[in-house]
Amino acid sequence: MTEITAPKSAVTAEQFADEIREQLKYTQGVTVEQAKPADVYVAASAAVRRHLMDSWFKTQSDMVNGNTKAVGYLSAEFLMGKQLRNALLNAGLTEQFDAAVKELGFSVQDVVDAEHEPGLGNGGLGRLAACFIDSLASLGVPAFGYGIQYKYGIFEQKFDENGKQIETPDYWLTNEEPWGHIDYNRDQKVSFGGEVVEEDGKKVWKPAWSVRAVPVDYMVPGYASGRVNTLRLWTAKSYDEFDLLTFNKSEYLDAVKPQVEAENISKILYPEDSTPQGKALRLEQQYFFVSASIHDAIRVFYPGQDKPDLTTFADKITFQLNDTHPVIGIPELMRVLMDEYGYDWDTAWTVTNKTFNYTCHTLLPEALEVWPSKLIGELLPRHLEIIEKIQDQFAAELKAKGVDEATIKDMAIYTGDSVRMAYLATYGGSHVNGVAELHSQLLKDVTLKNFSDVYPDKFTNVTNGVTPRRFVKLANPRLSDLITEGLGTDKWVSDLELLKGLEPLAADDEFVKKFAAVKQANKVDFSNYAKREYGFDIDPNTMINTMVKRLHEYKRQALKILAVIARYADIKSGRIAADDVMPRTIVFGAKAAPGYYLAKQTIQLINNVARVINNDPDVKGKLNVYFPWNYNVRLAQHLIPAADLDEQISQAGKEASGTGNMKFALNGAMTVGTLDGANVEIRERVGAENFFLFGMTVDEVDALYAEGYDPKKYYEADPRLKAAIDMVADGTFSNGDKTVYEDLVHDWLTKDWFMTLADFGAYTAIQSEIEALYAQPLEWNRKALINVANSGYFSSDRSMEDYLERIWMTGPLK
Ligand code: CRA
Repeated sequence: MTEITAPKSAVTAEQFADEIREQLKYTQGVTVEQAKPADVYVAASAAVRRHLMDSWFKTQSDMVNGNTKAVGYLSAEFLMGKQLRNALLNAGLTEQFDAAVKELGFSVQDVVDAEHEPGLGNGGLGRLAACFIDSLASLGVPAFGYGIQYKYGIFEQKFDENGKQIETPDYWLTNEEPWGHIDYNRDQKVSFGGEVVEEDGKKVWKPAWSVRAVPVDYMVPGYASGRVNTLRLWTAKSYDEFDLLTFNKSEYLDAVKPQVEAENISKILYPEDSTPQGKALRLEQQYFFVSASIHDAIRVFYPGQDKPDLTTFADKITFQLNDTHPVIGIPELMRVLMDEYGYDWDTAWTVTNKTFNYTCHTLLPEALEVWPSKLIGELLPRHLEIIEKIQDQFAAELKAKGVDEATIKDMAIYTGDSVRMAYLATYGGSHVNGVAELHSQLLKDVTLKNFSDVYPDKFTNVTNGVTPRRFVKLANPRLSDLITEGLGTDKWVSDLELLKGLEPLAADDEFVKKFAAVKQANKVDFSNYAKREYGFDIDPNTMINTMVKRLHEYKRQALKILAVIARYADIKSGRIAADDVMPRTIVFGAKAAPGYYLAKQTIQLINNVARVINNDPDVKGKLNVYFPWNYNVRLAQHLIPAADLDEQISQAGKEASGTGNMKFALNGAMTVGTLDGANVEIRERVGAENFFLFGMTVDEVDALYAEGYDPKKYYEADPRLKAAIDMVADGTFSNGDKTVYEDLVHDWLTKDWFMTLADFGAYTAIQSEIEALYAQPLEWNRKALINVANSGYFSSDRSMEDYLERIWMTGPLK
């Protein structure tokens, strides 16, 4: 007997169809006959939302009336993915929806496809935030996600006829968006600029301008918890919509200027990943959502109180700073407590310090935000004063602890010229965590070493995780059914460590064959999807080898593409007979930051390698390269279940954690990877014999930097590497034009900061091991299944439990 615990609503398909009809008629004003799939999508979404409403109310009132501290996850990004399927799952309405839509005469796929995914994040950091709020709701922990409802999310990527990346705006709100509820009655005022004056011995900030922050609320339904939390995304509006006087003088554009300026704040997500852009607008965005959120929390937790006792604030809510983007919240809470509520400095500091915690997501020094003091002074003069005072207090504290002058200077939060947000966060909050064991260790040993020496107890680790609801249950229904069959229960969806129970089944050839059949069926599905969406002809009988992530030098897409070129050259030159080649289809997915030149060159190169190889009859069926454009959560959900082999090949010591690595392992792909980020822990858990490890370690990388790294040496020493780079240089992939990849090649041969060339030998060497195993399908699948069985640890439910226990000190609602 299989135990089924998934939520299931008592509503019948017929009833649900009636609810959809009613929405169509009374809210949207269209008949079923007139309706398009997009109308049905909106109606069905509204109908599911209604089913979640009571749980949402109850969760909010229990949160405010209860004695369980809430979590406020402050994040500039929430990369949610599509909502409908996830909401249906949690409301227990999946089957009813499928049947109702058919009954209404529509195709389920058309209706689901009508949803445009909100791309309110760049990559891992934003998707992590989305996984975390899903897990908090599923664990029944009261929580708010606080962020910005950008009008334009991450750009839509296209490729031009030369294979270059083109960025077009992603206006995701063109059609009706049924999930976000805009609440004009719970707005907040956020002010900027002006000056600080003294009145009656008190500092008073006289801002120059203000914007209206209006919340847009999204339900965050938990799985099988009966809880629905809130994602509150702020949108910026102007207080002076329109200047009639100016308008009457026919200066139409000037008349709407204040409106345009205010709305600019939530206009666009910065298309950056790991590199900050020193733009005033970005700081305005950060302050905008953080200030609104802090005031919102006071409103929520001290309802109707003019003189709330904010000394208890940290018992009501704990704010997690998702990287440095929301760190301006520290001086903001200080200001609110002192200037708006009259607390003294020390009381304000105690509360602030207890309220905030900081997660660092990077090891790249350029990704730790540093703001020019001048800019902060212009936009937020009072905050700059507070930061200066924090610095004085900090320096005195360090001195009292016996830290020497030079180190105190090194550790400065405020240097006079600039403000280092990571340092402010580390000092201003209670805890600091990295996102994987190795990363947290490197934070302590290198990036924040001085801080960890002085405040060792602040530092901890929480390894990232991913939600099994979206990335297994929804994305991979076949594997989900097989897991449930194997375990005899579907409880693993909310308790992923149960996957361990699959391990004995890896010895059962029949089960392994079923597992292999699931993968094969998923590959066929993906091939059909790729045909439909991109026009690609992917052969599902080849190994599907994926590399999907932001395009960054440290992630080393260049290593992969050079190895592909080398393999191509092997076949072309006859070094390997085509018949001896194990057929592979390589699938890339990656967006490059618009201003990141080498990353964009790499995209162009991949596209052109794909063009040449896919059109060469000599390698036909043996080697294929595809680069579906605009990689996003939707594409991830289709691709990940179909992958045989996934690449996690960053230079050791650069990828803080990675979360794609977890999704692929959970879906039964094998990984080829370096000892970096969470790869280390994945390999530990799944077993070294079930992971293709290669490449330099962090220590070896450091030693090579120290000794003086010369990429040219590796180029000269390895004829296959040399041949591959020469092909890029000689125009093989640019119709004979030698100038196209000049800069990329020059960088490889003279700089190669992330040591692609040094790891090339090890990377290509491990390919024969990979292919030998793949030639034995039963053994390959056995290992892939062992990966699944041991990846339960990488559930974001577990990450949340770690945060709750080590940092937040709270738990589920009672
Ligand atoms: N780019 C890291 O690089 C990590 C995610 C989530 C990143 C990834 O290794 O998995 O965060 N860092 O923790 C980041 O955005 C600002 O730093 C990422 O997504």
